[in-house]
Amino acid sequence: MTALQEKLVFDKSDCIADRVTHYCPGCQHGVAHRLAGELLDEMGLSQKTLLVTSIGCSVFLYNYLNLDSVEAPHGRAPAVATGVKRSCPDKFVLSYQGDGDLASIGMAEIMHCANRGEKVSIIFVNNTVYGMTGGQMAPTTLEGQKTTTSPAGRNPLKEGMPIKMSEIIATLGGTAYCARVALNNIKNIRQAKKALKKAFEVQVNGLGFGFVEILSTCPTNWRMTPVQANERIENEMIPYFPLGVYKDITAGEEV
Ligand SMILES: Cc1ncc(C[n+]2csc(CCOP(=O)(O)OP(=O)(O)O)c2C)c(N)n1
Ligand code: SF4
Repeated sequence: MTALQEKLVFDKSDCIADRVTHYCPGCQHGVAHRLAGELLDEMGLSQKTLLVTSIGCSVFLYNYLNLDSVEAPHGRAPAVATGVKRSCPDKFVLSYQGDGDLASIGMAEIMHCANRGEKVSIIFVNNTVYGMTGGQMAPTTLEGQKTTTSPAGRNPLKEGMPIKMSEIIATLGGTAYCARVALNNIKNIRQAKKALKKAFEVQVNGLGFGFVEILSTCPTNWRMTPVQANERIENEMIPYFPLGVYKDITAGEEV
């Protein structure tokens, strides 16, 4: 009798550390990490990547991706990424930020980094809430959404409307690529990987600033099950934050 032969059909890519993450069940930070790690390996970029991590639930990203990393203070990741890229122009520079980090404290940094056309790639995880610090209202919190600092729901008359970062970033002169994606189903996850690849390519090709906004779950602070959280992305987030490519200076060309 012949021995049973096992065929390996899936393995993690080298870039992803063999480590259990600290994320809550159903949190999609881990999915976003995996897409980024897989792409860096597939594109042959891992060995030349410098990762800039920010403050928030993803702060330990440097423990989950086997990459050289630098930690930036809250909101300052685009400024740190700028410094890293300018001093090491041959490196691939990737920054990863949440919505509280990027669209609140770091609003100035992201706007000027994009406007200057810094040749860096930014992953922006939008889960409509400050995750790590207990679910406070973020700039992206949806109208009527209850958070610990908006217990009656976000009121546009008091707090304004949720900020649409991709739409804003796309208007800035230095932006080469800008897209919004989601991780709520397989089709959208595949789309997310394609968008990340494009954003990485514009950096590799020296074309300018690349930005991908990822609509992502925070079941813990949304007080939802992982399944309900996925449904919320479909039913509440995507209608306000439409998916798509907001700017692509390579459109029509093969990169
Ligand atoms: C300069 C500074 N301000 C505030 C904080 C506190 N802080 C840490 S994480 C965080 C919220 C991060 O939320 P977000 O960027 O949305 O990321 P998430 O945790 O949702 O992934 C805040 C306010 C800090 N550490 N440093
Ligand atoms: S608090 Fe939210 S963003 Fe943070 S790990 Fe948990 S689910 Fe993820």
